Amino acid sequence: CTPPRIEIPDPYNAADDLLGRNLVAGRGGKVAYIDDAGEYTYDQLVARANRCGNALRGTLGLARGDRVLMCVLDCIDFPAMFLGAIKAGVVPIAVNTLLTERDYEYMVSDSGARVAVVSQALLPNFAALVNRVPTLERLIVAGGSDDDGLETLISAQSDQLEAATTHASDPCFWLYSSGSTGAPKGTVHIHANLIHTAELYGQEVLGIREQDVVFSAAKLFFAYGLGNGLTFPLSVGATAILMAERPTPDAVFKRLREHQPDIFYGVPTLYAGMLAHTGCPTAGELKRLRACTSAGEALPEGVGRRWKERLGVDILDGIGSTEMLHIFLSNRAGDVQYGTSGTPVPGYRVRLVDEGGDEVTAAEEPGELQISGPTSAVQYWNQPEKSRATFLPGWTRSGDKYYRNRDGYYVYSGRSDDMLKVSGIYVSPIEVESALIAHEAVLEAAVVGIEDEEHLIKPKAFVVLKPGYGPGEAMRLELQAHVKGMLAPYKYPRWIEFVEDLPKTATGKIQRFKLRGV
Ligand code: 3SK
Repeated sequence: CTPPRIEIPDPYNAADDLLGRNLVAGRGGKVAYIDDAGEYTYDQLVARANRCGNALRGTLGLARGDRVLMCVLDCIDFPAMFLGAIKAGVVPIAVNTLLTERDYEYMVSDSGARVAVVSQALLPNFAALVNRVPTLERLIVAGGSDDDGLETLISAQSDQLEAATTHASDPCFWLYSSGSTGAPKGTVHIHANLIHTAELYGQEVLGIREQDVVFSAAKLFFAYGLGNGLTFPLSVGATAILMAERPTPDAVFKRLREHQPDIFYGVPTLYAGMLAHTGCPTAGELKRLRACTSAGEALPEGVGRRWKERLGVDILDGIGSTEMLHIFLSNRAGDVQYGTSGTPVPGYRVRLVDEGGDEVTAAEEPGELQISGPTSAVQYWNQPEKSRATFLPGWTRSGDKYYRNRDGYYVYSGRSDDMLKVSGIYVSPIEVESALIAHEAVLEAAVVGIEDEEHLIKPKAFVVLKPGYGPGEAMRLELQAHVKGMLAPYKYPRWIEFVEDLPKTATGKIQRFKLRGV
């Protein structure tokens, strides 16, 4: 196992560290966050986090190690609640804000969270859960004007909070990670992991520093966004911009022009969309921009080159995972090879392993990417078998296939399972197929990832209709609407091809690889 490069004291509380270091450094009056409603200094952030921690431990009666589920849009309440919980010894679970009521019901039940903090706009997906999930005691609405909402609750609390005496290896927070089959997995991270990602990737690779203004289009609930917009800026006392709305090119351009960030963090689909948009800024308009990053899915080479031409700044493409918390393979400023995920981030080691379990050492030979580093999650909650399969002694399996090219850069070459990464978020083809089959007209369905015109993967469905139903545009639109109604909207098949039958093995398993080649 790779020894950690950073000494962590004992006891250690991650939130107390990230908040307290800024006060000790005399940055209390400096702006920590700018959200859609205003600016918050480090003093104000610490006071708000302390009030949240006091509300959880006091008024809401949560004990050390209890969970609070957060479905919160990017605004000051996210870092305040996330850090306040951790400081109080409560374990926050930040969940994707784009999911359905069914997904949230599973996560609330699985985690046993006693309290859920939910942004007002997302409330319809949670309102029924308090009566349906016996362990969920309270729903707290963030960003609303209700008398029993978060604002009222925390305004009655003290702004002083003594940090819980936790240790570097204690559970700190969870994120849910999806797999191709079965339910999402509560991925348990420990207190030491946040600061390690900040020092290894945020500071050593990105060079983030106190005077930086940073803007992440990737949201805080996503491990990538959590590092970008919370851990990294707080680790050095920088200023982070938060945006609640969906990261459309227009919304992102507005923040870039208004706040002139030094660092911008995006995902490939967004970079491609921004470049295709007539409103895309030029280098002259974003004079402070020093670094751009990309993760979530492989950045097509052409997108990186066109961005560099237009903005004069490289995109540092990298790959991370929810399990490793942030990026462990990355390109570097001044050393970018587009079309690759770069080389290991200092502090991490990677290896490629073939199907027989042997390490692949030759260049150009593919294998499953496994990672060793100090930021790995320690387990999936309540899933011992899946935990054992992923968290090997000293190494964490990624499920991604890679090869190392002759220059030593790692090149993505697909998944070992059938999972798709769509705009940086995992989509299980099996889940989309089940939604299609739930439609009365569908006999069978198979879903695979197909590249769009920008070389970005999107779901495509092959559908066999039942006798009496005809293919055509109306049926395609109806099936797409049906899937959007059942699943998180980003999961719907962008293309549907009607076929007579699906390629299968002798045992009846769908041969998706044959469809990818169609
Ligand atoms: O998907 C990625 O590349 C990623 C990067 C950083 C953190 C988390 C993830 C999933």
